[in-house]
Amino acid sequence: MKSIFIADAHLTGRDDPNQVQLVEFLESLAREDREPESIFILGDLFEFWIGENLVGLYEYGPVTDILRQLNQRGWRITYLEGNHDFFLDPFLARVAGIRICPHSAEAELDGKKFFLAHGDTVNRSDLGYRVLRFLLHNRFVLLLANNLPPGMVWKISFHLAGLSRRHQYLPDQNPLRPVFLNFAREKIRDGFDYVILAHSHQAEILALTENQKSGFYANPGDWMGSRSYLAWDSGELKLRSYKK
Ligand SMILES: [Mn+2]
Repeated sequence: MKSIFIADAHLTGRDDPNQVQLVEFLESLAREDREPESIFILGDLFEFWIGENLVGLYEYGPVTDILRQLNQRGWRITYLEGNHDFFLDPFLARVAGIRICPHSAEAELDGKKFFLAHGDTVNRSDLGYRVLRFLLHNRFVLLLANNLPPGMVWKISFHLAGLSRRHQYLPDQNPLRPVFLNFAREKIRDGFDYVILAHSHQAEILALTENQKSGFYANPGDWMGSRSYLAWDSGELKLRSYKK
């Protein structure tokens, strides 16, 4: 069983070179004469997408088209919502032929148990963020997003998304990392073999041992900067980077 894990492309639209490269990468998967696999998208593939946005459908058309083609060829695509893209079910699910998981997902690959999430809700002590998330993830916002003119929603949201742009940290100074590692240890204690989170934009695979049980914390990093992703093949997880 082969699988690909990818996240944080933060695509801004049709002309974004990140989208062009992502489509090339996905097309290369479709072209290769390989058996259908799974793709797990761990959120923030889009700089903004909430609900049923027709501008988004146009701007992100190239990537939703290739996802739908892969799905039609038997690939299974699972989307874990991020903090820039949510309320994606049922619109994006239908358009791109993908399964949407608003919070987290569990998967079993070659007998190994995987826990997957974008990671933005892992830091329980960040009260400010939890309040912001509560304010954004409600039905009233969805109602506005689906009923205001799509161009207006698009402009306002890009402004807001720009405000929440992530800081760039040196690899050993990212404040999310210790929080993610603690969370991964908890999940390994609960019986998971692999805990895959994104959101920090910091790619890595790290072996952890917890109560004599070993497992891995892994993060695909960001497509936006490094074109990195994780690949599961023959029972092994590897960090890769797409080069044309
Ligand atoms: Mn994020």
